[in-house]
Order: sequence, then structure tokens, then C-alpha cells
Amino acid sequence: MIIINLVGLLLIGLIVWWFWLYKPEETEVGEKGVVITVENGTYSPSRITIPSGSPVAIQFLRKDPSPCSESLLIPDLQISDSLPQNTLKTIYLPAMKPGNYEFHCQMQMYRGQITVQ
Ligand SMILES: [Cu+2]
Repeated sequence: MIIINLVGLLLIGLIVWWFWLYKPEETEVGEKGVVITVENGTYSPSRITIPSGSPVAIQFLRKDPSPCSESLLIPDLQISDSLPQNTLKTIYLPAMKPGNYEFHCQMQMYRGQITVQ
């Protein structure tokens, strides 16, 4: 009984950490751009910051073979594209207003965020 409670607490702790406390590192996209790797359930980096007001190209490299990870959606920008496996794919972002823009795969297992500032 105690063990079950402990496992439950541990799970709750893990869920809290994952959804509220875990903040992946932000990567600033400069003139060299950025390559976001799609692998093992995460975009890496998953949080990027870009300056507002000018278009930016970012690149994705999908290593995950699952069909779901193939789609890349950025709903706020009406971007819906597919990522070929093991091939660099360039996504062109328009000039954006400051704010946060989510991007994710079809089923939102992969999730990332673009911060425009
Ligand atoms: Cu997915």
C-alpha cells in the first residue's frame, strides 16, 4: 500500500515537473540560422528566439521514422509542412510580431515554441 502511494506521488511529481517546471533551454537564432533535430520525442532545440520584424529561415532535420513526426504545424502562421526523413528541410518564417508561436507535429507529441522579441 505504501509503495503504491509512493509510486503515485512520484508520478505526480514527474507530471508536475514535466508540464510546469521543465523549461528547455532557449536558443537564439542569429544570422547562421538554426537546425532543429526531430528525434526521440523532442525537437532539439525546442525553444528558439528570433528577432521581430524580419523573415527568418529555420531548418529541420527529422531523424524519427514515425509518420506523425513528419508533419510540422505552426498554426498561428498557417504553416503546415512535411519534414523528409534525414534530409534538411528549410521552413521560411514571415516577419512576425513579438509573441510566442507554438509548433508541433500532427498529434502534438513533438512540441516547440518560437519566441519573437
Ligand atoms: Cu507526433
